[in-house]
Amino acid sequence: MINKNSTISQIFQTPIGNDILSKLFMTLNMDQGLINKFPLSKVKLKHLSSVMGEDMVNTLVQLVNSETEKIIDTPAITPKWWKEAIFYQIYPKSFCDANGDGIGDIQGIISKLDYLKDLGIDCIWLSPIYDSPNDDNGYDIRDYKKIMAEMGDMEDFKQLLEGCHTRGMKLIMDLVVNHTSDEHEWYQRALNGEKKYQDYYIFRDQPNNWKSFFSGSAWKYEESLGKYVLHLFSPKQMDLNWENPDVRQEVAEIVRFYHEMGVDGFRLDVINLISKKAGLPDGNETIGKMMEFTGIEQYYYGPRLHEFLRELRAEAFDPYEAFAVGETPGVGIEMGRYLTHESRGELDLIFNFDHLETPGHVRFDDYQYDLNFLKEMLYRYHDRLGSGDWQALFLENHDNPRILSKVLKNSKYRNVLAKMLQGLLLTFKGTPFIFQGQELASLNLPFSSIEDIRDVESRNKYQELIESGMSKEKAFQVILAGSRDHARVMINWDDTVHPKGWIKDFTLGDGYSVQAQLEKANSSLRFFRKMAAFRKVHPELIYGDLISINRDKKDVMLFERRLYDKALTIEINLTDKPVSRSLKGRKVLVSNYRNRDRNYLKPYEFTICKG
Ligand code: TEU
Ligand code: CA
Repeated sequence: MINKNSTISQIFQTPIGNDILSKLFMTLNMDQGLINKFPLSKVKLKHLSSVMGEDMVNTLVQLVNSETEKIIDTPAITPKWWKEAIFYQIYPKSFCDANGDGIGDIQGIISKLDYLKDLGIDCIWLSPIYDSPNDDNGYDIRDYKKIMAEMGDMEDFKQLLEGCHTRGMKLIMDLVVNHTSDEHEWYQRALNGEKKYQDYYIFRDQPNNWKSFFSGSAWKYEESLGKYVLHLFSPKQMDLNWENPDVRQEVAEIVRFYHEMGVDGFRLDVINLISKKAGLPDGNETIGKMMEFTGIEQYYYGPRLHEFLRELRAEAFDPYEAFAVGETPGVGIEMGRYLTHESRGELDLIFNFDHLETPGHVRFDDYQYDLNFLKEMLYRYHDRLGSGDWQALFLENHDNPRILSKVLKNSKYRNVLAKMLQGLLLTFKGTPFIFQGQELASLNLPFSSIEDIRDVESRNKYQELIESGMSKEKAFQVILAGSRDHARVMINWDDTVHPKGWIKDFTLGDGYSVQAQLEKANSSLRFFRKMAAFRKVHPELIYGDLISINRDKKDVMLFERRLYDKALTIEINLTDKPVSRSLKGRKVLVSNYRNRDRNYLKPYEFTICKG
């Protein structure tokens, strides 16, 4: 156990201490090597009280000491379908609109199941399709057992599920149970004075200093009750009180309802936020400024999180052998092991987001992403995993701008970079999650003003920036850099324009539509299809060991995947400049370049060689 007399380096040696200090140093863009060097290594925690405050030191001690159990690893990797599968995330509102009302729908998805099968997809992750007022595009659920009218009905959904299964694909849904919509029956009954349902939420006489992820205070005053109510997200997304066993039973029942229907599992939205520290203590203002959201240390890895997850898994997942991947913003590598190691009986995988922004940057910063950082983060994560762990590999989702636009200085490398990143996700060790449009080399879009922006997070942030005195032009530039709407425009199946869509139409006719790419031999789409097929016949890319080579050589990633006598070597140029090739004269099996230089890797070249 650590205490206030423990030194920084002693804390860094603990699993949770390593996560917290790594995250802190990354946020401050400081070299983590300093932690184990004098004088920092000898600094005692109590000496930091003057800097971080007594409360933060106590929180740090409590968080680090919260994990005393040592994870005992398993002798070998346990084969699982979700370790072999390629996942594809569908954002239903923008995927395919079958009835021409400008909003994506379930029949539209059904019409594209053959496309997904041909792509090599094994499992679809469906972002929320439940009844919702769409304050946060379905992440504010009004009725968990009703399908959003704009998307269809339960019969459509069952047809979709059947369509996946008959094609040998699985389907997981999105479970949003950290909060419900304020229009949910439970919340409405709470407002009508029903005590039972008031205990489903987190009402207090006075707010604390917690900030919402979507700007402003995390508390809304409900006149009718004379109380404040917690909402970590929008004021229409009311946090559920997971301390209440009735709430936990309601959630388990919802999960069983869909598992009974044959759904193969769930992605669990911000599931690490469900356990808030007792008494809801104020957040440390210093940490709040650093981590952007005051109060986050009081709930991002809460005291009963493991207990709640074990209970939900036992009651609603294990009886169906269903799959669970948790979305866990802020959770580090070691915390992720405590949440997913197969000895723990909690989640199967988590999404760790630490690789999505380079040190010192947040999503709304307009900067060029250095892929050397991605290399470092992938290897660091991989090195910390045992045979009872597994890693989710992703670069995009519906909450982030397009990765190509973060990396590219010059769009002439759009196609080769898209293929390189696909190749990396499909050859590194772990389960690849592809977001809709990523197979198409999608870029960010040229939204022209805040009127084009639909995302509640972006609109609230814009308002907050203006109120802080920033000019409208500068505030819009900030929003343009990080808006989640870049990932939420309609997929271009062909060059048909969508004039009355829910979001601005960007049918660019630039040869990057699905139809155009199906016809073009060297398209990003056709490369993805080839790579996915290649992965399926090379088990060394799934269960094989990953051995990094010349790891310290900058701008290049070189690793081997080996399973018994099968071996492949992958060589990647992480930059738009030629770099010397290590693997010369080896038989090339796959590459994103048809013509290669014998001595140099071309910009963003990705090559798989035999052995
Ligand atoms: O996202 C939570 C989350 O991590 C991001 O929203 C991020 O915290 C936010 O953009 C601030 O940086 C999940 C869903 O993926 C997201 O679409 C929802 O808006 C959110 O939860 C609330 O349900
Ligand atoms: Ca529609």
